[in-house]
Amino acid sequence: MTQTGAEHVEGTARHTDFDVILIGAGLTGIYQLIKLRETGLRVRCFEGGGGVGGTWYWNRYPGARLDSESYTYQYSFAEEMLAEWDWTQEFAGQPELETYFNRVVDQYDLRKDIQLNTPIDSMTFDEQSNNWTVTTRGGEQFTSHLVVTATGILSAPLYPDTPGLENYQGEVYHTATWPDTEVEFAGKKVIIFGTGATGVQLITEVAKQDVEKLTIFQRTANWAIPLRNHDLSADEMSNIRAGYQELFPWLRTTFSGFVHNWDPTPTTAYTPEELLARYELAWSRPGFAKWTGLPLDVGTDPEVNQGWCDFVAGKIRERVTDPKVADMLIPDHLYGTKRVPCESGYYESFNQDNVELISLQENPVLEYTATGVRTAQGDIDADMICFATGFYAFTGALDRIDITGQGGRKLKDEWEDGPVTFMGVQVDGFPNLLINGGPHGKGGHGNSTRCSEPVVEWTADLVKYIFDNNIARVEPDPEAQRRWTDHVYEVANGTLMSRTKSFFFGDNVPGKKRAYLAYVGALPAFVNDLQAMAADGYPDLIFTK
Ligand code: NA7
Repeated sequence: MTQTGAEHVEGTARHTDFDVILIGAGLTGIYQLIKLRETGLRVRCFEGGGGVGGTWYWNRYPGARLDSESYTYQYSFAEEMLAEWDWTQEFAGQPELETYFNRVVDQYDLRKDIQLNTPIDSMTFDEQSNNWTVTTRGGEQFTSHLVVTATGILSAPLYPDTPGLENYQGEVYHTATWPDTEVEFAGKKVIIFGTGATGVQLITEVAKQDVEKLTIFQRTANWAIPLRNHDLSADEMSNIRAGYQELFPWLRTTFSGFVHNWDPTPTTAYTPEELLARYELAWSRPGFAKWTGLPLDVGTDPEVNQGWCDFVAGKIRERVTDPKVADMLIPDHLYGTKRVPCESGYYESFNQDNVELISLQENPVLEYTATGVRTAQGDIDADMICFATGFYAFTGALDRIDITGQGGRKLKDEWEDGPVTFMGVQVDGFPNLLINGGPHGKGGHGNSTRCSEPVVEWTADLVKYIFDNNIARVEPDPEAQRRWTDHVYEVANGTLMSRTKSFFFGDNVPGKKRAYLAYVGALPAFVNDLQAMAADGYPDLIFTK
């Protein structure tokens, strides 16, 4: 079905199906739709999934849970929701988050503008009309003057490239496409690949499920820290709610939008005994108090970082009974140079007789067989293989769409050697395309909602400006784009992160050229720069009337 002939906005003389097409109904897309609708424009949101919530729709694997405090992750704009919604736990699980996002969608009556089960396969910019034609997987085509993408930074699942999976006869799951039905683990032989933030959560839950055998293939050990979750009582929740007036302004000032901000007091200010006490205090606290709440020089000075690594390694050794297994679980990269997973009993899983940890460095998997995997040291049978192997991060969701810009340029080709953007929101050669939640934006190094809300608001203001001023094309100044991309690398190269292989550099994808995919600068400065640009009339964007 092709929908045509919808009324166009007076004054624009553009006969498109919609003024704006929005792709994605995750946490960014939902708010983006609300803000776009406030402009009075004709907006349609296309969502590939069968429900809203993005990450919290797809990642429904056992143990899926926030590592940010629930109340810091919710929308700050949704006043009625803030007044009535009670979080049941300090760190909410997937079902609660999915319910939350559905509730927001209902509260704002968004469903009528969201078309579910509609992945977008391609989009092409027409240089004559300055409009986009968007084609869905089902073959429907729609035109719009602008496209806004909210496709998520971790939404294109990555599988190992080991051959033979088609031969395997057992159950296969990826955490990012986990089924909506109950998966039965009890009595089964289960293999899990991946020990990132997701694998750590999944392994902990599967180990509790009375499995016959759980085999974990680890490519790289990670520094996992105790989450320290707890149920929120009615009193706690009412105290939390009473603090919202101060909480959200405070979160706007922190480096990454987390409630835990880097401690400016350097470790050199402490005696060794005091420093140990400082580390123990951090360790006793929830979530990222043990990451972005640490003394700042843990994040910047390799020797200080190593001291913290030794402290955490000691904690792992205390919990894992077999010293050889403990050694395998202790990473050799500096702390925080990969995403730090939070855990709730992960290390104790490895003390169970039915749980085996295998290092892929020592014993690589050569192929899948009909009954399991063939490793360098022999075959292992399994009833089920679970992949917690991550994503084509930052660029993957946009790469899945065949995006053709000016002069037939393909976005995927432009980014072949690494993404090039202006502040993560626009790309030269792709006019009238606004990106929220792609590479080189602030998402990925912070509390996702806090990172996305200001960009949503900025994008909606820009969209309004474009229509109010009858602008035919908006595109970034190529010089501003070059300056931004240089800045992204400059900041990243100055961090310890650049020393470690991680998905932030695309290292998790075999054969992918190493390039920095996120933006590791401070959230408040990033937001200030965006807002200042808007206040100045967008000097870094080129408008064509
Ligand atoms: P991650 O953090 O990318 O973790 C994926 C894990 O899978 C990680 O341990 C990888 O090892 C491992 N991996 C990747 N490819 C393979 C292959 N081919 N074989 C074996 N193991 C592999 O993704 P997550 O889903 O855990 O977390 C993503 C985000 O979700 C996270 O930032 C949170 O915000 C929530 P590696 O370390 O690359 O060697």
